[in-house]
Amino acid sequence: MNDFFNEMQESSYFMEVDGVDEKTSHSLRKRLRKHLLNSGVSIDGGALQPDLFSYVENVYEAFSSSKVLKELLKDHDVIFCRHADAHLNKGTGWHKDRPEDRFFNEDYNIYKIGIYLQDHTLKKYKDRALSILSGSHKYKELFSESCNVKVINPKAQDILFFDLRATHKGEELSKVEKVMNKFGVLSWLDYIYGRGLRKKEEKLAVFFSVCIFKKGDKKFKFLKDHMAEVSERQNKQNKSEGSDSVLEKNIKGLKEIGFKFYE
Ligand SMILES: O=C(O)CCC(=O)C(=O)O
Ligand SMILES: [Fe+2]
Repeated sequence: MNDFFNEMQESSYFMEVDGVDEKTSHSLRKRLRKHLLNSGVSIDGGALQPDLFSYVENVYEAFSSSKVLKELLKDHDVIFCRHADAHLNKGTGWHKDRPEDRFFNEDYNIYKIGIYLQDHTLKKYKDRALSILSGSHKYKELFSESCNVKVINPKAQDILFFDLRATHKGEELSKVEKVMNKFGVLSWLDYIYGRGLRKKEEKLAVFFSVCIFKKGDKKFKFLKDHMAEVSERQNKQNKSEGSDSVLEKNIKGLKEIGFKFYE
């Protein structure tokens, strides 16, 4: 797994080509599209389902044929951080998922695993997936001169792993859309046309967070805070109460493929 960790350290991300089988990716896209058009929350010009595993079954199947995960699971603990979400045509500008100063040290080890469920090498989807500042997980500042922008155009079968501290963006809203978003016009368009459907070519993506450590290494320094914060955020987004909304039935599959869980 040296390649994985070396590349992660060098570039802030790692892409596994063809990590998802075609049939699973295709059927997940269909199921998620249906779900997101009807449920979840309207946000930033699109639709979002926070706490995804509580709402859509068997999402983990998309990750069950990943060779990189299988290899990692051999000698690492891969701990599900109880965060998963899916989105459709949601705009995102440059940000770090975890910008807090205290995370910028070698014990962080929390990564996001994502798949974009369409072929971003096609013209209509080109440059609409993820842009990342290579190496930016080493710097607290959002922008650093030593980091270059890398535009990633995955296929629907590719799995993207990135460090949560890296500076990244999805498809940024235009200036006009940002103003419309601020004044609630985008949500209103969602209401008229359907969620996220102001864009003809639908961009769907699914993400979840994991903490990865060498087996036996108990330096899960930030894991608990991280899990508490993400479930609070997911619950807020769900507008539901309580802090433990992740349903065991939908994460059971992750356990079966070797993921670990910590309370
Ligand atoms: O695809 C996108 O819109 C960006 C996703 C993102 O920022 C994230 O999942 O942390
Ligand atoms: Fe992000």
